[in-house]
Amino acid sequence: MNNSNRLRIAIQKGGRLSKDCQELLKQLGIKLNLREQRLIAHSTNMPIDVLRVRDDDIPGLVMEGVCDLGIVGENVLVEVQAERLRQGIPSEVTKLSKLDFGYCRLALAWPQELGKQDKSWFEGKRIATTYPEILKQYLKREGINASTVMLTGSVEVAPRAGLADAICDLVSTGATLEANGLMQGDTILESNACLIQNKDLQDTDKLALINKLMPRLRGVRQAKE
Ligand code: PRT
Ligand code: ZN
Repeated sequence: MNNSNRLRIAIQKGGRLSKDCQELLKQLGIKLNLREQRLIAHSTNMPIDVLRVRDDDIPGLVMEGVCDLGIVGENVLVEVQAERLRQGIPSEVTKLSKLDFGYCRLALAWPQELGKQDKSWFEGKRIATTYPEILKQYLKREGINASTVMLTGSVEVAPRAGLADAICDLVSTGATLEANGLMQGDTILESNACLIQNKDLQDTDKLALINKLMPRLRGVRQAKE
């Protein structure tokens, strides 16, 4: 549990969500002294500390109550939740808000030269992905017998490298698939960044601070529409 009396928010340290997270905190009026290498940044005008970590660690930190809030892609949240559920460890969080950045979709793709394929093509195939839990749930739902292979990076080169027949990866513009000669198939999950809260948070001062920040967040989101 986060026993500090300062609200602790986990955000991605370096990556696709970092800039937008920092911008959002600024728009919420949270002034931060962000030094490049520091793990924790203290707010200078509110009782808030920002913890900067790898995105994969954010759901767990919030679920365990090490951080009170976190900003993470729904793709990572759903994957971590499914994995923890399977392991029988706490996996619930309170989802406070969807955010207006980090949009992407988790989609299947296969070598373009094979042309259009339907779901039955995946039968008996091997699919490389960074999201094995989400993929397995999809395969089960669709009644497809395919195996998965976990890769944390360079998923798009797996078919060419002979590591897999197909992939299941995040897509935003589609340029990566195209550059690797892959054809996009079904979308398994659509994802945005989201703001999550530890579900057991009871500290009244922290809850009051969150209640003060939420209307500001709604204001920021409406201003963008
Ligand atoms: O170091 P750390 O573990 O924190 O970062 P990371 O490398 O795991 O994640 P990062 O920074 O790449 O992405 C963070 C989050 O951004 C993801 O979990 C998604 O929620 C979101 N996001 C949005 C994306 C993309 N768009 C995206 N396009 N994450 C990854 N990609 C990659 C994708 O994997 C593929 O390699 O971009 C490539 C495809 O992009 P297009 O535009 O060519 O289609
Ligand atoms: Zn990551």
